[in-house]
Amino acid sequence: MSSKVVDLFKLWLLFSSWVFSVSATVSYDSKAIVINGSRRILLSGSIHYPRSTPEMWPDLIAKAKEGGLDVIQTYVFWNGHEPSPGNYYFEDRYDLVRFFKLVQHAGLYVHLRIGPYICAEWNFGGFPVWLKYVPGIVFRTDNEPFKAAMQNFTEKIVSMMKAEMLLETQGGPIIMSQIENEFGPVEWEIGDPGKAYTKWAVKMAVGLDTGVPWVMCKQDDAPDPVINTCNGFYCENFTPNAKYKPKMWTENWTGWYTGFGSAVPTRPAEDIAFSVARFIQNGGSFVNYYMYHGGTNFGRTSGGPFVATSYDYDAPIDEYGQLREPKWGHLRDLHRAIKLCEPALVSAYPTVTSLGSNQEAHVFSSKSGACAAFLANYDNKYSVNVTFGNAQYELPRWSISILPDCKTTVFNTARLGAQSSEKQMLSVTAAFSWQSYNEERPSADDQNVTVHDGLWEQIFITRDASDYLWYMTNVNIDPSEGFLKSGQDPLLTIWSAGHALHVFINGQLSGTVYGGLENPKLTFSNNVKLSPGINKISLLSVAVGLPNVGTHFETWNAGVLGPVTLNGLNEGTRNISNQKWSYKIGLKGEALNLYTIAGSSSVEWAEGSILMKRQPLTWYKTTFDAPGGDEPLGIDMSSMGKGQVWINGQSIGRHWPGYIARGGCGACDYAGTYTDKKCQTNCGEPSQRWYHVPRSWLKPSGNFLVVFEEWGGDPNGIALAKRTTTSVRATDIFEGKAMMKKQGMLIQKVGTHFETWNAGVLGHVTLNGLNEGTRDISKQKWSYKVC
Ligand SMILES: *[C@@H]1O[C@H](CO)[C@@H](O)[C@H](O)[C@H]1NC(C)=O
Ligand SMILES: *[C@@H]1O[C@H](CO)[C@@H](O)[C@H](O)[C@H]1NC(C)=O
Ligand SMILES: *[C@@H]1O[C@H](CO)[C@@H](O)[C@H](O)[C@H]1NC(C)=O
Ligand SMILES: *[C@@H]1O[C@H](CO)[C@@H](O)[C@H](O)[C@H]1NC(C)=O
Ligand SMILES: *[C@@H]1O[C@H](CO)[C@@H](O)[C@H](O)[C@H]1NC(C)=O
Ligand SMILES: CC(=O)N[C@H]1CO[C@H](CO)[C@@H](O)[C@@H]1O
Repeated sequence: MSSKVVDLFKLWLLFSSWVFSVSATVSYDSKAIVINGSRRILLSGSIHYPRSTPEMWPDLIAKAKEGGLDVIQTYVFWNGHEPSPGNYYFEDRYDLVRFFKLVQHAGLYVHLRIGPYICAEWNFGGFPVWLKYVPGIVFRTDNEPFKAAMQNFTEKIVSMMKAEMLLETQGGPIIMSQIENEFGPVEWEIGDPGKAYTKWAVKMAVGLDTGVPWVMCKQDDAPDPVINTCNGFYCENFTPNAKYKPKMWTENWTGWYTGFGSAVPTRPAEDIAFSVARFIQNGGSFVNYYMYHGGTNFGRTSGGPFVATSYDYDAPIDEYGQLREPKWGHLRDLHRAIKLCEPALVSAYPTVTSLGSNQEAHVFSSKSGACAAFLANYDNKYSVNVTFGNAQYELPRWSISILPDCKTTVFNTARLGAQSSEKQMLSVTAAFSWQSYNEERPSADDQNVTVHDGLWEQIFITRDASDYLWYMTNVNIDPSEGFLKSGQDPLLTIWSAGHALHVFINGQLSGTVYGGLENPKLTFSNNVKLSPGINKISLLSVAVGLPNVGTHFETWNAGVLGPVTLNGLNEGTRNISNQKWSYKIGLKGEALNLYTIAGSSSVEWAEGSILMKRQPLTWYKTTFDAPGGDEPLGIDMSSMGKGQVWINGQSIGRHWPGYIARGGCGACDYAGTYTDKKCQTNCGEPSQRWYHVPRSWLKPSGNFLVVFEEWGGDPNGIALAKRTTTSVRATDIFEGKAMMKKQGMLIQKVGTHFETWNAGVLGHVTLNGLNEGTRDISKQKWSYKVC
């Protein structure tokens, strides 16, 4: 941002904080979170600030608001904020204060999940890698060095929020915080030290005196006053650990993340809507969509290992910031229906009655006369007609109808009233003109290597400064070796803790192996060509994101831990694990900053007829002009194998289209219990073909694009594409009755004459069949107070 823009932004923040500076208290009771004395049904969505650009934030937040959310939830990303001990970073994508002020300006609340363990398919679960090397540290247990560091960071964030007046009690948007994250299962596994740690974490957090409630998710024994909350695909049967705590769902998975090598999961809108309605009808009062916008794991931020660069999550707002229909619109309509029921929901407990063998009515009837009903059909095969009150209602299979006045169905979770749209990536540029540079293949005797006895763990050496670590050694082959005459090449076997490995013998690639999401370990076992005398073995071991989940995941290893053996020599098997190995962190091209214009000028690049193609370890560079328009952009990497892509010096992430999605991609029925293996797509195709290029990273012309390719690919297949909406069709327009309250008058219209919310972001409502023909009532005053 130019300084003038910065000044304007500051001025605007000053103005907006003056406008919104009205403080309120936040508490809770058995029904709900209570803000300024009122119980609230709160609809929340996760948007992680570093997974999009600051330029995208205002639009994402506006779309969340239009989608009917009250709250934006985010984790805090410790490793992004404290890259080395005591050195803090809160700029650009990590400017969480700016993000929160934008949320506040939009009139939404914030749920601040500090963690600082966050899981989130994020590198190392959000922990800085240096933390692992603090003497005596053990993560997430009753361990003094860990607790000191966790307290330091938690205090840092809370004091920052206070200084910026961001807590609701100060007039800010933050109504709730979270300490730890899904610790319950770990505590169960590690026992007493885990229990002591939980007590300590709660005392520490509550002691920070934020004035707003703290939650712990997946933590059944969360001590008072912390609220224990549920995470999962469904949470209707969850109950908090005390009668005076509200029933809250902090992670409702709107889809699932994609791993390299995995099929792409999707979750039908009908089933998410069903799960939310089911939670609310069972007395739930806070629902958060994980994710509402998933976004992108830029750079080397993805965890796993093997989590893909796209973190789209099949969320209501797609990775590129566009509405995913019909999911976004269907959930918006659900939120409207739930809000119509809010007066009844916050003031009564549900009465449950059976409507049939697999059908129920949940009725919220308050003393003041408010009444809301949820009619549920749990049968995943058959639609049924049920009688409720004096009327008949048709309930599609696996669905819930919402009746905010206990009479009129305004929404059914299985009837999509929203528009459906299809997105396509359309190529926009002429072919790029590429230049190539061959990355070096170092060997054990090179300068600038570190020598150790035996095989060392990868992250211990690299401290995650790079994905890459070279393991190099020499093997002496005596001219009397029998295989030299028989031609029976010896077998080289390498056991590695992961995640991927390229094996070079005397500078030639001899093979590539890699693990996967389920098991990062790998074994290389190939017959290799060796010559009499010294043979140079150089292993390029590649990390693909550090683990983010699992008991003591910080102790999981990466890299070539051995054994490494050669079989078929005169002596039988030679074990070379314990001999001297040389180590080199990272690539030469990384050290030279080849992904910047300045760095790239330090080497000679080939082009034209001598351009390297389909060669391992190759750098490519080109420049291009930004395409016109304002559609989001993606880059098609399907002609490439594996590596990393930079635009104007910023990494858009790891590419790995060479990893083809395995798994079952059958038919997708919305009905029936959802799991992340249901409704998968992309089987037999790259798990990720397109990579998001943020518009704000481009200048009008002369954009510098660099690709590092490990496997070998044809750069001439790389293409920039615009993400466009190619078709819009209405799906299965809701044929029930629709009810809205217009200045005290109930409008009812049956069947196809009534159209709810046409294409576009804002509602579009018409009444057809009047004397005057069609009346457009979208723009007039709407009031949603019923009963
Ligand atoms: C809190 O409630 C009081 C009384 O109803 C009202 O005057 C005040 O504006 C409310 N404050 C906020 C921040 O909503
Ligand atoms: C806590 O923060 C202070 C101030 O930045 C620093 O001096 C100290 O080393 C930190 N302690 C730990 C355990 O991180
Ligand atoms: C419900 O009743 C309506 C009207 O009688 C009828 O058209 C419809 O087929 C019935 N649906 C089911 C699932 O029985
Ligand atoms: C070794 O490292 C030094 C300092 O980083 C550098 O100047 C030199 O070029 C390197 N030598 C080789 C052979 O890479
Ligand atoms: C090779 O040596 C390593 C290190 O001493 C040892 O752990 C391993 O068991 C040996 N493997 C074989 C196959 O001899
Ligand atoms: C137990 C479990 O699967 N937890 C996951 C819930 O979803 C979030 C977001 O995808 C993950 O971070 C957790 O690991």
